[in-house]
Amino acid sequence: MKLIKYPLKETWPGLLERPSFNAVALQEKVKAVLTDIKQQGDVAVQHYTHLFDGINLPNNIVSKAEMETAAQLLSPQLKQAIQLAADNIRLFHRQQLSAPTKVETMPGIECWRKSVGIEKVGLYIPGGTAPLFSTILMLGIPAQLAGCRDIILCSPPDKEGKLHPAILYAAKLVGVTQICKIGGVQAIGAMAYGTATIPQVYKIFGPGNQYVTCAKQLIQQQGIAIDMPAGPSEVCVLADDTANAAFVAADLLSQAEHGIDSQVLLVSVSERLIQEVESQLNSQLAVLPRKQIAEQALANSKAILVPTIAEAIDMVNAYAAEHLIISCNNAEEIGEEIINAGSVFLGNYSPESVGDYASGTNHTLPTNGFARAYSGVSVDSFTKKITYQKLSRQGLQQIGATVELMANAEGLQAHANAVTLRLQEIENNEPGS
Ligand code: HSO
Ligand code: ZN
Repeated sequence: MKLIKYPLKETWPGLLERPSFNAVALQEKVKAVLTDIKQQGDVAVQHYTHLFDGINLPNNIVSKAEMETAAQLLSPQLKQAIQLAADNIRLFHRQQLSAPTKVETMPGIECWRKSVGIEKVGLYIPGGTAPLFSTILMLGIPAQLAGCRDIILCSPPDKEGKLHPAILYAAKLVGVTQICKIGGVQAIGAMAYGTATIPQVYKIFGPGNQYVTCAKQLIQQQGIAIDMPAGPSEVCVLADDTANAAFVAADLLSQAEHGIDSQVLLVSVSERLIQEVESQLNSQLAVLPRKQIAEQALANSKAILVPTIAEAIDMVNAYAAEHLIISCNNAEEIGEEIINAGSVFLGNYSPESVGDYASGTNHTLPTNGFARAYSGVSVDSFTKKITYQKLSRQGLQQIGATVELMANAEGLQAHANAVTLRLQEIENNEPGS
């Protein structure tokens, strides 16, 4: 990690900037694949699976038999762990459901808002170096709670045309309705446009590499919703003198091992702590199986020494991390001051890993500074809110003149008439008229 001491405020934007990549060349490649999928459906999907995943798969839908064998391939301990995580995630997300409340804005005018699950959603789960079956829990459980009818999951097949059994097991547990062995841009295209075998969905969720992210952005321009703009995963640790250097280093490495483009940032008021973390990083890194990945991620990462906790808080708010760990004496108090972050972990015993897997909060979070304006995935992400209203005759009489006046002022006579005609009818039928 690069050490930066007491940087001036003017230099912060540059210091906290995420690396960018050339999106233009990427876009052209992705567009070409998407167009093929749109025009040729399953044939193109099969072609690209062969090209990119190195396997010829005429049938990419996971069968019932494959689902059943998956459960047998997992150890009872892992199944129990997945179940415990799922229970906590369900418990936490269930609280996000709310019944509609009717509001009487004026006598005889009732308005309310109802959440309705998005009928068809698509979940993308990357394959590659780590099968992120935990992401299925994080997306599938809120989808199920929201009442989504069709939950389609796509994930790239391995060289034998299979998905990891834990992916299949987790998918079954959360009620995924169809699992497809398709990866990358072709998966996003298949779910966005639909093919003869893959249903079209209205919203696509899930992480992915630059190609997948680019494909999600392109299909969003074509009217399919996506969860959020995603970038490489990141963690920021804010630590004071009371932090445990070994814990801090372990947290930084847990994020760095995700990918060579992962972002980790340490902000501290203690130079001694930064030095200790540095030496812990070296010793812990040496024995990690994903050492090479984590090493490269760390090479692009920074440790920043600041003079006061107040300045440290300003800095982490400016950075707007996907995950923020506060390893400080008064972590909870500092936590109150956080205005930009995806998910916050308070104190020395709240590692990000626990939130990544099992405490109950969602791990699909805004990266790349989007935490300034976006929230992580929740039950809300899988719903639309429909508003309703019902007026009685008395209600319309109360509000009618206001609407007539406003409509006429906007020069929209037909709007006014929709009220006037009804008011006249009410008057004509009033007893005694
Ligand atoms: N840290 C990742 C989530 C994850 N970690 C999945 C392990 N498995 C992005 O929040
Ligand atoms: Zn993680």
